[in-house]
Amino acid sequence: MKTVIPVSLLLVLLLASCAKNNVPAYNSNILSGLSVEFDNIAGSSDLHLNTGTYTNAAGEQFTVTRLKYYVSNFVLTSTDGNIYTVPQDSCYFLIDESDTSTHEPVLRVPEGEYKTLSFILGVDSLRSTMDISWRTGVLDPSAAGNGMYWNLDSGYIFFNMEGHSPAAGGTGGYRYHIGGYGGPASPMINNIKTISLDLTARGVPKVKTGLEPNLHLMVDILKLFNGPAQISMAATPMVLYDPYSTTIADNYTAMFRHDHTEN
Ligand SMILES: [Cu+2]
Repeated sequence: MKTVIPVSLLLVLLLASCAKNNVPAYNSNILSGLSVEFDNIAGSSDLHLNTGTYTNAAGEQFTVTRLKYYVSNFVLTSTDGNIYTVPQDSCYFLIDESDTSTHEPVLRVPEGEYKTLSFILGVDSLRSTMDISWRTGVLDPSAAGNGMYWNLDSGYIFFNMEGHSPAAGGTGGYRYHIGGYGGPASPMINNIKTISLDLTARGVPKVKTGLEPNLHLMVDILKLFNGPAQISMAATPMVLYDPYSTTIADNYTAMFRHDHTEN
């Protein structure tokens, strides 16, 4: 008899929570909050800067001292087929593993239920070439974007990961600064990547006034090494604005997956 009470209680709770969150119809006149959480991990481990040690498919051990990347240009598709592009001016975020306040950007989107999410990993070419007065906040290289910008020709560093590995040789430091918007720098490099995620398998977010659902994404940094190409820190410990960066970018587009939704 002991288990009967908790089970029935659970049912009551489930019914109550379902009842207060019915499917909201898509309504472009009413915007509400949707947070997108970027939870950085390394394989099956949580990512811990400086103290965690991880191993890539090449068998190389490494630590991570810095992990920062830009995400921008968010687009959502509702379950009834409406496409909503978040206004670009409010749609650049810099995810910084060392600063938890950056891990869950909040988007303002129409009430509704959403089946797909897409965004750019990096900064689009149009914004990259705009006058500095249009590149404020996290895009300001002299403020929040410090260390994430080369120059006007090469543009922003989209993805910045640094740390140490015995495999890296020298003083053991490795550095992956990946960017390139297809600008005039030579050679021309375009590492702008659009990430598209299906939300139906792991729970669609139900955006409604008074509720702020959270899309919980896992971002697995091991994918940078273990993808179509196997990246070795012994062979390439230092990749900056370089043609080889496209190989890394092709790998790391697979870092993102939708794990669950908190409605
Ligand atoms: Cu969660």
